[in-house]
Amino acid sequence: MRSSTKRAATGIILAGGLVLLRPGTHANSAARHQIDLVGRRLRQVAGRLRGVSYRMRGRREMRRALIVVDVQNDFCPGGSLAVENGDIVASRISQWLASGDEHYERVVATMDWHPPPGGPVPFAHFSDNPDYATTWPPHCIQGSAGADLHPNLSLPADAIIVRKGQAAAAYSGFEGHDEQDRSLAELLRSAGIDSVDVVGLATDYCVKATAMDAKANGLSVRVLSRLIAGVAPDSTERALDEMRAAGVTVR
Ligand code: VGL
Repeated sequence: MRSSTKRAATGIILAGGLVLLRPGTHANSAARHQIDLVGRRLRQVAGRLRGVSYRMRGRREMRRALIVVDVQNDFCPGGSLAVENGDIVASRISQWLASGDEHYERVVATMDWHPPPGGPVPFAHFSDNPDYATTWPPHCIQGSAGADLHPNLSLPADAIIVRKGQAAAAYSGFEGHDEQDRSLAELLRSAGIDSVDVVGLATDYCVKATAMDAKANGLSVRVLSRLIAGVAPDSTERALDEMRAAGVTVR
């Protein structure tokens, strides 16, 4: 039906063109009016066709979520474990969401949420002499300003917050839970999500771990390269290779 409508539309366009172009034809105002009507009708048909194709695609298309990983003050310039350009990534994520270029059924923001050092829970993730690969300076202490989402990050009002790392280091968002204690896997599953875009900080640690776990959970996974930043160049390159090898699309 769509192709016959298209053929009809093409025919009308050609006929309209001939009327306009026929040598010696003086298009009087009545004819011009007719052409305007045909133009308007054509635009309506085109709009309806776009709607039909959008709905048909909608049925086939993936249900996608955006996972924004750890875009927190401590991982941005000025924070205790600053990732270069973390603040710029935060702004870009906000712009990407505002652009509406991709439709997300859910937006999830993960947050590192660690106990204070020296507290009752021994926390091997922190060190006074961190090696910046397995141990780190204290960061994202529960309730501290460093743990807040970066002010450049604007999320939709219905974004879901997933916190992780309360008892031990948790690089992957899939180790976290939302306010209702649902795991990330659970809440994505219950929303019928089959595909995720992963963005945020840091490429070589929490973004990688989250993307790999998303893949392991059977989701189709893209990492959006303009919307991530890493701790160090070497480990970032390695992380991107590992993700690609696991079937993650780095776009
Ligand atoms: C992260 C290092 C330590 C991250 C978290 O969010 O990538 N990196 N803790």
